[in-house]
Amino acid sequence: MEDVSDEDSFVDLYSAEDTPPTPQTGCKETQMESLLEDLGLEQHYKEKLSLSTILQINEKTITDEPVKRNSDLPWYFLKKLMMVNVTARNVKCTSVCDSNCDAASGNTGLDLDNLLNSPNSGDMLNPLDIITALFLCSDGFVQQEMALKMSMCQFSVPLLLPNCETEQCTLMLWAMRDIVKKYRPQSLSVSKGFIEDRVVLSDLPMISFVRLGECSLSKSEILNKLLSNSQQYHDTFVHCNMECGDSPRRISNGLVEITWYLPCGNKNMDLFSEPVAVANLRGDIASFETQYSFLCQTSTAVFVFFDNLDSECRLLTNQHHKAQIYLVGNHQSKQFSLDALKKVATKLGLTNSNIILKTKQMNDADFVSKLRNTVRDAVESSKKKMRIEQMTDIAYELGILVDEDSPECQTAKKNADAITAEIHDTLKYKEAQLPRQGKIWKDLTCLEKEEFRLQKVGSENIEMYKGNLKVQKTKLRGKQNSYDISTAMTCFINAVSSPGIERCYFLKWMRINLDNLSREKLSDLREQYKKKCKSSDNKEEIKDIDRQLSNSSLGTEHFFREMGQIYEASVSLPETHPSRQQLQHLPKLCAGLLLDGFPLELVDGDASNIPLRWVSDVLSQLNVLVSPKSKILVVTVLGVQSTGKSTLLNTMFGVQFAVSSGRCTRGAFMLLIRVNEDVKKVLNCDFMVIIDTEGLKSPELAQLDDSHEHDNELATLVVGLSDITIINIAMENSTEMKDILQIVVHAFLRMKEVGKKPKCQFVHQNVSDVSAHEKNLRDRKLLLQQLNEMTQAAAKMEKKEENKSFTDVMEYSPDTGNWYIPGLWNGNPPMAPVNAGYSEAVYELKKNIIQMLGNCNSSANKISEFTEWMSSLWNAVKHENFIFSFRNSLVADAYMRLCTEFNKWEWEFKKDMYTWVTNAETRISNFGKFALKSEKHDMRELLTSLKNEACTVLSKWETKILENLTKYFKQTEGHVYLVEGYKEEFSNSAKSLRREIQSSVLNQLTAAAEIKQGMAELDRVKKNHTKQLEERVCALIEDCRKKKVKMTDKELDKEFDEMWDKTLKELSFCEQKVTDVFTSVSHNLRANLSHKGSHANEILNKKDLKNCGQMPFKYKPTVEGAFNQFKHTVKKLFNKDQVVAMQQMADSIIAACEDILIQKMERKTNYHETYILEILHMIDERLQNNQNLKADIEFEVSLKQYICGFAARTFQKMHEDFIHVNDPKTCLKQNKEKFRADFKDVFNERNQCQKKAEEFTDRCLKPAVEDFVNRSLGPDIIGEMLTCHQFSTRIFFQYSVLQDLLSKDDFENYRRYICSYEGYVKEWTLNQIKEHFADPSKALEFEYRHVQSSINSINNVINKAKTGRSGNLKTFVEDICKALGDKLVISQDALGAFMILNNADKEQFAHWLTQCVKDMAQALREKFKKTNIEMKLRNLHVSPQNELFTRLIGCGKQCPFCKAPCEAGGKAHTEHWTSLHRPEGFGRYRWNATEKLVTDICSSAVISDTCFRCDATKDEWHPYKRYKEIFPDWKIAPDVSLEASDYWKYVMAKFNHEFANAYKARPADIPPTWKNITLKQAKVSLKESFNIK
Ligand SMILES: Nc1nc2c(ncn2[C@@H]2O[C@H](COP(=O)(O)OP(=O)(O)OP(=O)(O)O)[C@@H](O)[C@H]2O)c(=O)[nH]1
Ligand SMILES: [Mg+2]
Ligand SMILES: [Zn+2]
Ligand SMILES: [Zn+2]
Repeated sequence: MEDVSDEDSFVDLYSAEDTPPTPQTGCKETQMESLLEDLGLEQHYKEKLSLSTILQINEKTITDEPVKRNSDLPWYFLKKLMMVNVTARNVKCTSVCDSNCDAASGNTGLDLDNLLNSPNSGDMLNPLDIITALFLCSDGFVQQEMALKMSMCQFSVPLLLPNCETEQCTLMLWAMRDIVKKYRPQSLSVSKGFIEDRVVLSDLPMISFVRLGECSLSKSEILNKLLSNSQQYHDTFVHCNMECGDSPRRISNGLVEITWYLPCGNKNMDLFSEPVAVANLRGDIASFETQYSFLCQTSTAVFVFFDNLDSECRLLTNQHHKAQIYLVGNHQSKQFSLDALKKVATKLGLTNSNIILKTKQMNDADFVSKLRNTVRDAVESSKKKMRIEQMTDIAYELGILVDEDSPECQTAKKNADAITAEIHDTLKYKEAQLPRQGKIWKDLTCLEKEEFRLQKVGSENIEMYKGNLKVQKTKLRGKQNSYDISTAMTCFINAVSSPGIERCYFLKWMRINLDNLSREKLSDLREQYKKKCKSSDNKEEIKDIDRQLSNSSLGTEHFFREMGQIYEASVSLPETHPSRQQLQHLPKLCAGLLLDGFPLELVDGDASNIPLRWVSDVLSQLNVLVSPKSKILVVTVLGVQSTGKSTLLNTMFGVQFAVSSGRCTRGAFMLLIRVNEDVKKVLNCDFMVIIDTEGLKSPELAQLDDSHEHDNELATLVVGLSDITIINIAMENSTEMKDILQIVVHAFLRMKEVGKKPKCQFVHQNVSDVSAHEKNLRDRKLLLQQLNEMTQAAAKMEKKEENKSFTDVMEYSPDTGNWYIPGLWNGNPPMAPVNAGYSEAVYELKKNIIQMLGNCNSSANKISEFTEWMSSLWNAVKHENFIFSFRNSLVADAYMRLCTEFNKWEWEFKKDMYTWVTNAETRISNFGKFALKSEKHDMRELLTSLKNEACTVLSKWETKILENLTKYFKQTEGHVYLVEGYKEEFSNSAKSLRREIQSSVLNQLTAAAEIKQGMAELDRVKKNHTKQLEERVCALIEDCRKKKVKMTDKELDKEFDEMWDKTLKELSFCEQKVTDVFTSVSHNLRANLSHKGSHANEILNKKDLKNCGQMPFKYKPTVEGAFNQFKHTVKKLFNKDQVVAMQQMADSIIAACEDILIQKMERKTNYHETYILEILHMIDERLQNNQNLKADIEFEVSLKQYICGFAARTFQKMHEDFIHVNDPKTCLKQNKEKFRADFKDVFNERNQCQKKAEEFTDRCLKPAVEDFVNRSLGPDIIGEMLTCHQFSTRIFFQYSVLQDLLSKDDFENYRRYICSYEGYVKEWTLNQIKEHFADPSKALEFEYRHVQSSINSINNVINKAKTGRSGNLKTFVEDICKALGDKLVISQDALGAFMILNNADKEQFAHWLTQCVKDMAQALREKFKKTNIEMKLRNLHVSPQNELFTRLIGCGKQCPFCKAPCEAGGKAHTEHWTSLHRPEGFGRYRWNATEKLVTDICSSAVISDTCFRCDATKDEWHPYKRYKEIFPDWKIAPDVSLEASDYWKYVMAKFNHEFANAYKARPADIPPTWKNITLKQAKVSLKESFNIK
């Protein structure tokens, strides 16, 4: 053997096909090291590259940066190879010099020297080196993947991989395991059959090509020509005329590559009629004797290329090979020696036919053709065939390693073999070893769907029926649990639990073994299926084949499916059950696999169901394994079956979804791809989820197995889960396209309705023309037109007709939403490589998709959110009516957040308006008292200007809220897009809120102004009287002083009394006129009822208002039985309880009116017309909300009469009180003692300063400050309460009330909640306030703050006044009052009395005043400290409990069936809904025949086939399902989780008898399952219903 380690031997390696040897820089070890270093792979020589590393999405995935460094080369190659791009090997650095040096040197002229010297490929790396290096640095799975993709590109793949460092080579058996080829040998060309086989297992003849010494023929190029047919040349092997093919090879010498020639069964096209393996050794056999020996022993023939034969040629003669040797020489070469050839040939005993020479007369084509003939002969003459798997023995003999020999691989193989060896009959095997997924699981699926559809309920009691279904389900789960875990499953679970790499090997082995087992049967069936599908007559046959396909297919997914079922069944066991605990680790196991890149079956295509619990638990474990906030983006593909969907995804992401020629993907699978750090920010996600789906069927096919529904469900699910959906369309099949589009459009429409906006991209496959995009403009228009039509059709079916065109449903532009992808194969399979155009187009699509994902502002989902979507979508899909059944906690969450936010804005608005109105009222009250700064001339003017001002402020707020809303929806976080549909509603709510506040504000202003104006005369009189009195007193003082006698106190008293009586007699006191409030109220009532017709008028005339409202209101229907309106089903009758309900409504309206009255009374103002208008408006609103009760005109009129009666009486009294209190004479009299005191003081010339300061503080300032505090405290308390979560939204409020009820667990409370909802809730609210403010310091804090702010204002004003106008005390006080005029209302009477006879010194007064104010503050604080919260609440101007109540009662509507209150946010919502419906028995419904309370719940009734009738249906029977036709503004969502109404079920079961008693009915028949509901479950269900975490 020649010493190949000799350094000189490198020279020998030179040949024409190769390139000059590498300049010697060191020994071989460094050769490897330096190359790996150049490629940046040195670290991976030890730590092998894994699939998850090379598949992850990073910056390079989406950018097309030219390769600048050698270290980029491997990644560039891998990136292209993973996308099966045939140009992958054309890798080259665009070194700086290459492109730039000419320009840089400014050399643009002619320079031939430079041209000749242009940098050669010295620095370039040979592709073979890169490939070799990558194989050396990769783990078995990457190797397998590379080999597979290389073979798809029709590249040769390594058979023996050299390692120049260890000088050992490895047989790449494992690497090639995955390659499956399909071909048609001559023998099958007639029958059109084909052979599909794993190449390592096929017995094939192998022809090897080697080189001895130097050779001027390019062996590899010749081989390429040999294997290419005349029309199409393809570079199977790298050769020196390829880009960088001439670069010196540094580590790839000794590499043996293999490729296969496979016939297609067409004589004219096939170069060889039978399949042939072709091996090619790189380098000189003299240096790689081991490889050569291996080839000699495994090949049918070995072709030795040479120029110069050494006549000894021990190498050739020494072999004990079985292979035939062929010598191939170049006669034209200078080294060629015929003699030597002769000698060797003789020695080897070769004939002419074994020698091929390229002579002068021959051109390349002739030569190749000759060679090809020789090869053909060699193949035909020898019968020697060998599988690659068998070559291991030879490898061992020669000391060649085998890549499968690692212990992990071997153990895994053993485990896999142990399982698969048992499989003989697939169907039987599945029944015996995987029993849980068969019929039981399908039956369970049916039961689950029936639970949601209630199609067979008939006339049975719905809740009983549902209970039955539940029992049946439990039974089936029990049956699943009764099976032992089979041996196969035990082995499987054990093997899957093995550490890291071993389980990867195991799963791969399983896949390989199972594939091998079923391939034969399946590929045949698939072919038949495909054929039959094309001709649609033999439907039964298709169905049969489909069944057989399903029966005979067995893959790893079946084992995982079984695992899922084992787990799901175990979950139905009690938590402490040992089997359940033993199986708890399964989800984690699967999550680990998912993270390793293995697919997870989402939808079981056979049963058409998702094992929700299993999948959710796997995903939640996944969430635990990755960092908790990991986000994901989802890409899905949908399309007709066998249109290359899986192929597309595999090409795009380098993944391995099952692909083949028949129906192969069943259900839906998801897998994870990591996103590398460098693009995480750009994409805003950590993982990409890819979902591959089963092909959709055309309607004819779908008919056969009722799979239409299945397709619809699947499409809805995956579209709903994805951020981008790829719609795959094979161009040749436009009718099928139309059919699937229908399904897809449905799915998109549904998503729009539930608030999700997936993007979509249409991919048109098999469009080869470059100008496809231009040309297909017309097609795109047509497509859009079709999409529009389908949207309309789908919208009609989903009852969402407002969607008119496809673009209504989703953002779609025909120009950017369409992709044209040429056919997959370049030429005819099996010899065709993947079309470079295909790969490139897919790459463009991929870049675009990733870019779109990066651009979409909507936030990516977390894994937990993905799970939530999955279950909510799937649950809704199980219902007949998707849109109305959809309920999702994320949407609910987003809605809740929006409501909370909106409520905040609403409150800010209201609070600000409260303050504004209070100020305005103060200004009105103070009008005319003192010359205010910008004093208007008369009240009308002031009122107008205030009204204008109000409108400005209101508009400002309206705009602000609308802006807030817009801003809110611009956020990218928090999934706001999910509730974008509500934007309009909320902006309407904002507008209506403004209208509402506006009308109330303007009313208040008008009332205040008119009342004030009414008092103007009175004030003038009072002022005048005071003035006259003052004059008299002054005169009296003058008189007394003139007497010059010291008068005693008594005498002074006497004088004063005389003067007082006399003056009072002289003053004219015109009696204040008392108006008749009844007239005004009566007038307004008439006006209110004027459009209600003459009957209303008649009733009105029957009774005098004065006689109304004295006796408690009792509702008596005039015609008995007229109110049997709410008939339910034949057996259910709504009876006299109508009367009770009407009475309840009346009572609650009356209570609300009384509240208003009390509030008005406490303000102690005069009566104003707006008050009764307000009350009438309120009554109208309430009646409107309770329309379903059908209040007739008689009811309405008598109720209004009643209320107006007692309101008028109250107002009358209020009016009279007011007049009395403000009567001038009374007022004067009240001040008599003060006058007297002042009189004496002035007379005695006593200094009044301190006294006057006290008086001013006590009589003027203190009441004003107290009033200010009371006015301000209300909004404070409301604001504070709104920060409590139970008042943040209606949903929370309902939840809190119900939860509180549950914790009290007391019948009476429930009864009151249900029967007198308003009363109960008001009281509850009040209690919450009291409880919240139980700690007095909370309210005090607010009060102190307002006191302090008043004191500060007063002090400021005093200081300012001190420096103000001249020393007159009167002007001083006036200045003070004026300055405080915007904030404090100072009583006119008190001030007037204070002003007279005032001789205090201004400076001193000011001094004392400051002191007094200080004391006052202290006194007020003490006073507030002493009042408890109840008393405080009574004094407030704005009642917190009322305000909170109105906010929470919202629109005030109640479910037309069960009376649960509406919880929708805003006031102007278009659809009312409630989270939790109740059994109808609570609403007094009973079965007519038995008087038993009804247990049916509206949320179940609306999906059943039962009917109801009532007035609204004109007493006709109407199906519950179509309740929308009767109650269009109600949305009654079905009970999605089936446990949602456990709360009320629990209550009903518990208090059945009590309710029956209270309602005078008989107890309901409680379904047995209800009785098992525990308090805890009730609590949990409550949380779930209201989506509270
Ligand atoms: N001629 C041609 N064949 C293709 C093309 N794309 C895929 N194929 C082949 O079509 C067969 C089916 O491809 P798949 O990717 O399994 O198709 P699928 O749509 O996933 O099929 P199902 O999952 O069963 O619906 C495979 O053998 C592919 O190699 C193409 O563009 N042209
Ligand atoms: Mg598929
Ligand atoms: Zn209801
Ligand atoms: Zn509502």
